Amino acid sequence: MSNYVEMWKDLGMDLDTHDQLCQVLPTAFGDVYLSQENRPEGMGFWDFVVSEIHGIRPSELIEAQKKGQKVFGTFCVYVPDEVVIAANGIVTGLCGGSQFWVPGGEKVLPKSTCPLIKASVGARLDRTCPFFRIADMYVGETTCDGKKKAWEILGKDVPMYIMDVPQMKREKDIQKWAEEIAAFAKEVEKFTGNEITVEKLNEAIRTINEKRQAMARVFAATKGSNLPISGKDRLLMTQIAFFDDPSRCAQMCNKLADELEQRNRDGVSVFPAGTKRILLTGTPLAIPNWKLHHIIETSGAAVVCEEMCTGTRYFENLVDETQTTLEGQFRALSERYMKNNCACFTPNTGRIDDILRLAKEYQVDGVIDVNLKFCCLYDTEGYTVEKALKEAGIPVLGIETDYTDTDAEQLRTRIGAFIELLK
Ligand code: BJ8
Repeated sequence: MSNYVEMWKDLGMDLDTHDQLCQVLPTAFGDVYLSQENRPEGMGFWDFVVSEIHGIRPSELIEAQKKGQKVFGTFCVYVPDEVVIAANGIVTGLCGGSQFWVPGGEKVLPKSTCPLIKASVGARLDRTCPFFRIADMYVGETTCDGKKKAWEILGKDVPMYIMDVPQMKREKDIQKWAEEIAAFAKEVEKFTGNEITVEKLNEAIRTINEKRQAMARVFAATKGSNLPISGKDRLLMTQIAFFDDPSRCAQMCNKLADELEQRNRDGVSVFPAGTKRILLTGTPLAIPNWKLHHIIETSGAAVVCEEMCTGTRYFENLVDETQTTLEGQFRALSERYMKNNCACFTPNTGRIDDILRLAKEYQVDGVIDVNLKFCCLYDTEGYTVEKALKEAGIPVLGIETDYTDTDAEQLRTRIGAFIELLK
């Protein structure tokens, strides 16, 4: 990584501890990513971003702040980026995906909290991630109990706004979410000092729709029998999409999609013909959580799709661009975001429908249902997911894991046996 020490000092970071993270990340990335053969050239952009992960985008955000822009840190795909962008704000994802931050979270949270929450809290309180230092305001949501309590702790350290996500999907819930988005817009206007107009919100809706469409093109490239990109690479693209400028993200994803579509025409695959195709479903895989993809793809199978928030839930469904009033736009945003199928909803049958649809669209041989340890929501929903898949005749393996490597060998054995079974 280039020299960003002065910037990290100015951000009040704990440089000694942060150094330890900077030392392990390149090795982990080299082992998981650079060991792959015949990667698409377009991945060069994302490799570069990772090589400068705590430098290049943070310095862009700081420059933008100097020009008066505000940065909003988010933790969930229900928070509408469009509203922030319409007020000339910037959104950055803040979900922690590394075991490195977990002990910091465990200082204030029960050990039996999911690693994503512990890592997110630890990254802030231990001052070892620039993104957590830069964000002017955090936006939390009332999705799961662990997050709700974590916001109370983080809210003592940083300005925090909480969106109240409904727990059902009735008409009145969709309307409630539209009102919640309108209230968020008011808060964003106050915090940024910029008015959200119909024109600005329409422009932001178009920007994020373009990003969604570009990501969808990359995913669509693995629907056919040829596999021009690994699941690992596609996951990296998705993980970084949460941090990057949305227009640049769309541009780079479209460029990658062009290359992948050409590879499909030329029959260039990164896996041998007949490689077993896996759909992953479950809890999100925040950067740098590459553990499962690495195990699956070094055990003779390919991850062809993720029904996850770090997957299809992030980009499927566009926001209606035809609304001409703010009220109509908030309602359109609500309708799109409420199509996300998080296990915090009851019932959550839309997720089962999505899994079955995606299994067909991506021609999968089997599904792995992943649960982050201590995520009671997805763990419980695993019963329904696995039952539906078995009834549809699709092999399924349920696993639970965390951010440590202690279960890697055990997972490798179980996943290896599952892939053998598919053969
Ligand atoms: S929409 S999945 S991003 S809440 S894994 S923190 S649910 S205990 S991350 Fe999520 Fe939004 Fe839902 Fe997606 Fe809680 Fe479960 Fe942890 Fe989770």
